[in-house]
Amino acid sequence: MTALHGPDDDAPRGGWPAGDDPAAAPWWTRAVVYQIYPRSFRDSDGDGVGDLPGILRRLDHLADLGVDVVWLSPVYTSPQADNGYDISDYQDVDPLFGTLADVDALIAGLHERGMKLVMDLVVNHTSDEHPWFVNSRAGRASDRRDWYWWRPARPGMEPGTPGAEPTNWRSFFGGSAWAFDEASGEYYLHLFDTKQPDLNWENPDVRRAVHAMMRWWLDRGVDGFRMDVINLISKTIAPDGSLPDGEVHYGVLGDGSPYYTDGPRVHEYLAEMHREVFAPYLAQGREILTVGETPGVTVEHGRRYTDPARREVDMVFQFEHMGVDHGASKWDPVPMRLTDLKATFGRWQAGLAEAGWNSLYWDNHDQPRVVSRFGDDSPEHRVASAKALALLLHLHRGTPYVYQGEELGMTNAHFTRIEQYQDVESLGHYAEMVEHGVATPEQMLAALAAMGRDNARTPVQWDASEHAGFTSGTPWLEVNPNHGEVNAEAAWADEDSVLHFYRRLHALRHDVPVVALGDFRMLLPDHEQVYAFTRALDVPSGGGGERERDELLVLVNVGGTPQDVPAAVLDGWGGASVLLATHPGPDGADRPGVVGHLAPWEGLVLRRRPTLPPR
Ligand code: ISL
Repeated sequence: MTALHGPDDDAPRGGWPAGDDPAAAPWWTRAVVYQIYPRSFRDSDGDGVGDLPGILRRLDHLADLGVDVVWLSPVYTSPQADNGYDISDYQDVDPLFGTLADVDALIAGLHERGMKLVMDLVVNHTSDEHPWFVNSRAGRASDRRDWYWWRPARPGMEPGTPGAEPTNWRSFFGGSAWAFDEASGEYYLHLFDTKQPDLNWENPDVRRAVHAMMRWWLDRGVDGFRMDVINLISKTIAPDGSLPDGEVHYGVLGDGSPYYTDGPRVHEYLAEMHREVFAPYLAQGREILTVGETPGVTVEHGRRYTDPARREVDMVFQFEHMGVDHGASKWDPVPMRLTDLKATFGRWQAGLAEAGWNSLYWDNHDQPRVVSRFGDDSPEHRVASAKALALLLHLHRGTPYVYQGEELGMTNAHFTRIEQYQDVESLGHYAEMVEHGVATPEQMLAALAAMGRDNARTPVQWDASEHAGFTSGTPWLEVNPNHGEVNAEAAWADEDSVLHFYRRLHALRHDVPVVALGDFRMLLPDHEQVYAFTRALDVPSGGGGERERDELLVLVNVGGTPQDVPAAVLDGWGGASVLLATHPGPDGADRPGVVGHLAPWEGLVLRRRPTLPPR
């Protein structure tokens, strides 16, 4: 027997809108954000790497799609050890991508079309080639020594010898999180690559320098920031100044994440940033978006980061749903169980219902493509499963993020050789796992094919020509061979494409307040294949104080076999209309009678509006 409702039935409801008028909710509750990973978006000069002029030539693709905000992954000056997430000058553009004048042109081009630009803010760490770090490593007495995390070797150990690192923390990209500096005999912390030393946020001078840089960009006209790993900036320090060891799960290195995730001062730092940077601009009426990337964040901290009363950030990217197919680690993928996905989404929807706000995403530049991951990228089901997953996500309560190519139903790369990979994380883990005998090369290749970040980074497929219209040169990462079929030109020409379906989803969010703001209620928490929920919002109707309850029922078949919808779910929805569907009804039918049965990967949204009595 399948339960109709989940345990979150009694969860508090409310939050935005604060009053009765949906129009009073912040603009970003109605917005769709589109992420551009510039290296892979479009190349204008034939060097095989995407660039800013390439983006400028594709702005109409974004406008036609109904995008409100573009989040641009880093274009700053960088040695490119982590494709720009290692920044050596925050206030200039890498020649690989263009010039500051190109950013100005991008801001102008987006603003002309009614869109905004959000920049990536990478301030947990800099590049080791940033002048701040060059100065810091110059010696123990240098002015900026304390701008980074320098520590002596473990007591009693010879500096620079195996195991003498100050803590046993493993870096995100494999290997120790500490690098030894021979000249000074000390180590610096790098949670990511050795070329990405962590900034010391305990130092107020560091915070002031970051704030000044952010104001400089806001003065230039950008509309906000996506804040890279912002919940890792505060580390737990013992009274003697040392950092604690983490638990060892495999090999000799440990998991330091409890000592830097949502650390002791992080909320203080974000509130300070809001006060020092954003508040004056907001007071002048500037529309700004702030979103924190927060791996490992809990619902409790997610609510604290995004509760408007606390003035930290507007929303965060949580990672729980990205873990539903992880086994012992991300490199040990297991099939996703739909009930796990419902449990995690349900918990976040309930947890941020009253205060705070969710961001919603499947894809970004760090994740495999959702149609290959949770959908089915075979020719038979690629289009339908991409639409079904899009509908499922975009009808939750929160601000949706679309990653370049997701709107085309782009798939994983399906690489088979290690030489095809470029990503520092993939190459680092391959080396570490194979070296320690944790996995064979064949196992690691299978893991990379399923989970590697390069799956998201293959060039955007604009047309069916050689290199998919991405570049006239040699692409820095192989183009997916399926671009003959999967490409933007073909998709715009086909009303039934994944692309047009995303366009309709975006229009729905703009036009129908219950899509953006309605309360969320999960149904059928135990069903293994049908994902079902309702949304509801009281909206003003007419000028006489009357209100109407606008309600949606969302049904999605997350699988390749037909499904019957349990009758109890449809109770009361007899007179409803179909607002949006992945499949045309029989005879173009628009009747809920047809929804008792879902075709493979079919999804639909029903709407009913029983009028409420005036208050
Ligand atoms: O990619 C991941 C999934 O395994 C994460 O470990 C990822 O590194 C983490 O989410 C942080 O990501 C961000 O910061 C990194 C950068 O490499 C990523 O591209 C960025 O999104 C360091 O700046």
